[in-house]
Amino acid sequence: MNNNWILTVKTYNREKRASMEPVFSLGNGYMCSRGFFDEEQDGLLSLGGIYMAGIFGLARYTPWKGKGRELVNTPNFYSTKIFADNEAVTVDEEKISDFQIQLDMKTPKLNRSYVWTSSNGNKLRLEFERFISGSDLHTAGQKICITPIGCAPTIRIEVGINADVTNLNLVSSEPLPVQPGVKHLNLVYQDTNCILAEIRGYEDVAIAEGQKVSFKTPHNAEGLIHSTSNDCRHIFEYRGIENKCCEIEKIVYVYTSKDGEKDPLFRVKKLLEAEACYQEKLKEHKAAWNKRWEVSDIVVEGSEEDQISIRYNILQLIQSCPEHNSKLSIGARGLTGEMYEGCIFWDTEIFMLPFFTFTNPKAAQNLLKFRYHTLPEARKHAERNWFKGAMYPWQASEKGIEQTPLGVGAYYSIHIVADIAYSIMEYWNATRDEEFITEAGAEILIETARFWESRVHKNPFSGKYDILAVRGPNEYGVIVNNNLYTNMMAQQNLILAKAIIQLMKEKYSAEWEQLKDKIGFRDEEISRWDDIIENITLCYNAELDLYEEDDMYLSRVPLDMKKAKPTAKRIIDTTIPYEGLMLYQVTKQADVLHLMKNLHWRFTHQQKVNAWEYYVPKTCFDSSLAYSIHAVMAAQIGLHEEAYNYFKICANFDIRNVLLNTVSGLHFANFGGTWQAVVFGFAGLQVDEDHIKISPRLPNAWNSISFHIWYRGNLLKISVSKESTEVFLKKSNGKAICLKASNTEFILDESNNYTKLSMNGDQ
Ligand code: IFM
Repeated sequence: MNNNWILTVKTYNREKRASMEPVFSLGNGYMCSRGFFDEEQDGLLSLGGIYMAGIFGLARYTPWKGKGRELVNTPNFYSTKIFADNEAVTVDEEKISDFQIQLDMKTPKLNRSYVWTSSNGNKLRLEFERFISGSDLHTAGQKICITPIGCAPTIRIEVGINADVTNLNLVSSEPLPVQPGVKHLNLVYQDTNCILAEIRGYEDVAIAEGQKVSFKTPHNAEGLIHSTSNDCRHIFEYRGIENKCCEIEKIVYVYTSKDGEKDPLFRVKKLLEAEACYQEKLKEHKAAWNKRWEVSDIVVEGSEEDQISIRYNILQLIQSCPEHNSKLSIGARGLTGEMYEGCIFWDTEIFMLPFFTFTNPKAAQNLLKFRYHTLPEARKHAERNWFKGAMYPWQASEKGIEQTPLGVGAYYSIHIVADIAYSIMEYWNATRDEEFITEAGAEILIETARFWESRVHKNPFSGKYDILAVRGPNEYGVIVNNNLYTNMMAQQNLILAKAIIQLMKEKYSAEWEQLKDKIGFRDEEISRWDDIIENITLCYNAELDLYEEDDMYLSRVPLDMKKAKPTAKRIIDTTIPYEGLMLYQVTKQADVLHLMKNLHWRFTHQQKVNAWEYYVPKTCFDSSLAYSIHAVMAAQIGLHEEAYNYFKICANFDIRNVLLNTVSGLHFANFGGTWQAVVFGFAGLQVDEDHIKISPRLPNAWNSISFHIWYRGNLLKISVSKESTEVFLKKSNGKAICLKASNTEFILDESNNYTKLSMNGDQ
């Protein structure tokens, strides 16, 4: 196996272990296991950490609307106990050596091994392997191999499914809180092979799980006894043979009452009756992933470390996507931790969606459909707050209900509304998915435009439209007026709504008539939108040729960044309380620069450079969302070294635990941002109304990169090296593609499916 598919850690440190667990997560969009240790005996780390998409329980906090709910730590189906001569095998630093944990991203599977020494000096080599199936949502696998080294102790191994778990309650930065979380699961039934647990209070959900366990050995283990217990557990006891390995292989099945199964336990029991073998399931899983990687992989030549980290970011994105269900989306921490209770933010549309749009458009469509399914809720949210149209929640539950705790700023964080509209345009430009745009996209664009129409306020003195009391991407602004990002994205939302109406009228008139009736649209609405588009406040300082983050930013108190942020810890956790931040010129994560990335055609090169020079020194990077946008923008304005430095941080963000809060879950926006840094930043891919543009700027450390993208039903392979760029049309939808590079246009179609352009540097 090529090493650049494997993420390896060779040191064991109990202190750092909880933070490493999310890094080694495996998942398939339906369920996800953190990289906890199968054989953990007690304490917080024995609670496992397996979360399932759409499986929530009642939480202790009170959100804006509806019941507070959180992801549930579901039964630990990797639960294992191992004893040698009655001594429990525990992962203690003093007792183990040769530790290694490896995430094999190609397959993907998790392998872990070490040598354990008992108190009387006996040594065992332990090897663990697990996977969550990529070919069957409901299946997982586990394999354990135990080899006595120079000794022959009596070995007992117990493998089971443990429903006696609480939530982990790991929801903040280190050091860790240790109060246990809520216990959501009530065990209703168990036998040796199956369990049925219920969750009540938020929604009533039943989870059934079953295990098929086999003991495999290449020789006859002496005196093997296989017994079962009253709980869901198989026990194997035998006399180990020196230097001979015994293996346990286990297949797990998981179904819930939300899978359209009336009786999930019955379903699981039926599956257990069928023949099934670990190796077969692993083979199917691997084959499914091979197919995924064919399109999703980015091959980098020049740096093995970068290759591994890029694959890691892609892997986690794919593993988290509930492609099977358009009523679900991806939470800010995916299914890898309890932070933000599995809620969905702008992270999905603005950071993650482009990856799916270009590598798996069907998955991207599903993610956008989630916003369509929750449009009725967004309408109610707008009405409740005295606005029109659709006000998407800042922190959405799976039902689209605003989950941000009251008083924490959701009322102001409204750029999400325009972000969703913008992402529909990005998706439409890349896919030309007519079904989605006519059945769902157009309605969202119009309803979000209506929201802005009601949210702007005409300033009686200037006659301009202000958007007052908002929180932009820079959350350290706390509450500001006329945040440039919000205002210009809102303006763009109105422009897009107009454009889609025009398109519907011209090309899809029957669908338009229906939609018009459904939402009671009147043409007069457009003239008011025109007025707002024309007259919205956009803060700009002509003298400096500088776009202003909001209408006070330039007049605030300059902040001594060294004093405010002496360590890697966030400013709000160390030096200045949240409410104090609005006094200062401080930017938490890209704001104006993020806007310049989104609406790149609205700014000159010089304005981008000016914004970079002005805002970067004032940016404290206190968010995982900060680095990737800076990487893209640095690449776009020709700051190659800076771009690569920011890339290095975002590509390794969780692996290195940069913000010290990976324990609470992986940062999925950052994964999507890393992909964007490579494809939009270094490869310089840009998709506009009628063409694709490529302007590569590879970092010095790389010789080449190649990747695939889906573009309007065509599959393209793009290979960029320092000397040239090659584009190969691998699958064509029959229509020609217009490609722009080096200020020249090229047409690719079935008869002319390859082009090689010599270029380097910015084009
Ligand atoms: O959406 C982000 C926000 O921009 C910064 N704080 C964390 C949120 C969830 O990732």
